Amino acid sequence: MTVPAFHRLLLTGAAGGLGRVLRPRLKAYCAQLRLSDRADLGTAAAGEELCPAVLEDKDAVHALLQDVDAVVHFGGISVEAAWQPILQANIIGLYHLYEAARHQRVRRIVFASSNHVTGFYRQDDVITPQAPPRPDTLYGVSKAFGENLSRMYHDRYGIETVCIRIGSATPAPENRRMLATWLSHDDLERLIVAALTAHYVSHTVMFGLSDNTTRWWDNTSASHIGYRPMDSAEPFRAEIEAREPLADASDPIARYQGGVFVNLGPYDA
Ligand code: 15L
Repeated sequence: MTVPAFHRLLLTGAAGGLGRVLRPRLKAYCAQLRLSDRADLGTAAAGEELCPAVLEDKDAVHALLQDVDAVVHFGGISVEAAWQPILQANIIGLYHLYEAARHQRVRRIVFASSNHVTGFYRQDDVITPQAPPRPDTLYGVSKAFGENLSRMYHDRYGIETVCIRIGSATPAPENRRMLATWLSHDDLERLIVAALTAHYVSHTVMFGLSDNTTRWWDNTSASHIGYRPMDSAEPFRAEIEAREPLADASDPIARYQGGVFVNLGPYDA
């Protein structure tokens, strides 16, 4: 039997869409998988610890990070929403998470950022993680905040973070945009494990995509993470292009990398 790489990992947002994908997969890499969410987590399987918490609750977040080797942070709001919930979960909640990491001496966090940090780049641009943020939503702004907050905690306190600007992590690509943005679930697991186990991380921002032929994002600067995608949206291209008419290029949804997000909201409060 191989020895797991970690004693205890914390997965936040474990009841969310991608949290549920990662929950059974991350178990193989740790003796104990601590799971947290504000929503129901079901029953604990062997080797799981259920710790429901809201990120706005500072004391609860500090307790969550006790005795964990690393955090995979998928908690918070993962789509465009009104300002108040984004403020509470993605800004204040994330601050609590990093303060807790500092106090509990957690060395590494894998932060689920989003491609919506740069959603207002055009679909004919190819950008690197170093391109200035051009968020398409308040949600994208909150993820840009998270990238900056984690950088500050690296520079001041040495906490390592890999910020992954996740593309579209669905079972299969669903539309033309996803021919560029798709991240398969198996590649998501490869990417998270690479981010958790890479020898050198420092503070890294990278995009989360599979080995797609259509490329908007150049991850060369993050090659030290050692992520090797094995899947590609290409086998789905013919079926998607036959089904979905080519959009008018002047439509913002077809012009910008953020797709429909560039038209979402505003939501009250
Ligand atoms: C995201 O950040 C969202 O969490 C997800 O629901 C998708 O919409 C994805 O981006 C995307 O851009 O496809």
